[in-house]
Amino acid sequence: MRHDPSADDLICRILAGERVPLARAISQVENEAPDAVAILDACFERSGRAFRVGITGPPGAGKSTLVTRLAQAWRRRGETVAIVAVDPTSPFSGGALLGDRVRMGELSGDEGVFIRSMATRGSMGGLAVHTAQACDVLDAAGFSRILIETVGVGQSELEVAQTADSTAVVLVPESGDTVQAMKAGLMEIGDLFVINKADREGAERAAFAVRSALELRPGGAAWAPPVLLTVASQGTGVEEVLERFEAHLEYLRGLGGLDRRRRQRLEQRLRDLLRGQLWEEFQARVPADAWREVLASLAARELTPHDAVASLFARFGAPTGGPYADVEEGSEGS
Ligand SMILES: Nc1nc2c(ncn2[C@@H]2O[C@H](COP(=O)(O)OP(=O)(O)O)[C@@H](O)[C@H]2O)c(=O)[nH]1
Ligand SMILES: [Mg+2]
Repeated sequence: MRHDPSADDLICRILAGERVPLARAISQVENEAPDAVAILDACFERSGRAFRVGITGPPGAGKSTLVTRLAQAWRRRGETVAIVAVDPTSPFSGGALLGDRVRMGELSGDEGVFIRSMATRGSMGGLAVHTAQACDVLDAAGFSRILIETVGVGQSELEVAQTADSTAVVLVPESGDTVQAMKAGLMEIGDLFVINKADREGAERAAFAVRSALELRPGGAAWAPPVLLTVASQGTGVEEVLERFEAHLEYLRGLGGLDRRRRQRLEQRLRDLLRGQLWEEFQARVPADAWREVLASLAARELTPHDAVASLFARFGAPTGGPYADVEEGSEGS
């Protein structure tokens, strides 16, 4: 692999536990810098030890607050903790939200904690791939617990949550939240459910609604997702969440489910990466005016979307395989 020799130095320092090069490496990964591949290759080999925990849910549910409390609780047990906040919709990277500002304050100065936010989507497979890659770097750097906070709205955020070994869905008592959660696909991905802000009216009712919704979940797996109440702002119930995460990890390890889950994650990542790269490569072959032309024909209903694909492949090179493999040069007839 040809890369800047300073990448080797960076890798050594990351593996030695230095923080500044760690932050730099994650930026390289996020920006798809030339050295990113060398860094990722070195880290990938050394990853797989950290327990990756996803925290997802609607904006304002208290995810950042809960993540802070969980980090503190894990620190008390001697674990080292990395936090990856993934929220392209949040101004965190610009002006921190309250929960994030509090977190920065409460966790700052602890060498065993590392906090990082990711916002850019990039090209090579997007947010989920970047998150998984950042987690590999953190994993190689020796953190034993990695908390991935992501807002549970939108497909790409769900994909981020699914890069974790275990995921908690955080909701609030207000009626309607569970309905929204079901619509957003959150009920399917939770291994744990947390009704935060249990200091408010209706927490028990919300927990009941979640439990009812979970009964409809297909599969009937041996792990029944617990539904827990917390007041994250006061730390109430946080130990219980931590216990259940650890129990879920034990459960996954015990039945060999962890390996299977991680293999599925890697497969998904491979697909995302391939999709991203194929798209990048193909896109680079198509001149802007040709692209505009095809779009105009589509909009005028002169071409169907399938015709448009066939035409683009015919003119700019089709992948060798798949349904368009037999498309001939010039067959678009113009
Ligand atoms: N009443 C109450 N407020 C909370 C609780 N947990 C967090 N909050 C507040 O809810 C707001 C949003 O919290 P934050 O952690 O930033 O939510 P996020 O958007 O899901 O990350 C902040 O003002 C928190 O202080 C809780 O258990 N009870
Ligand atoms: Mg947050």
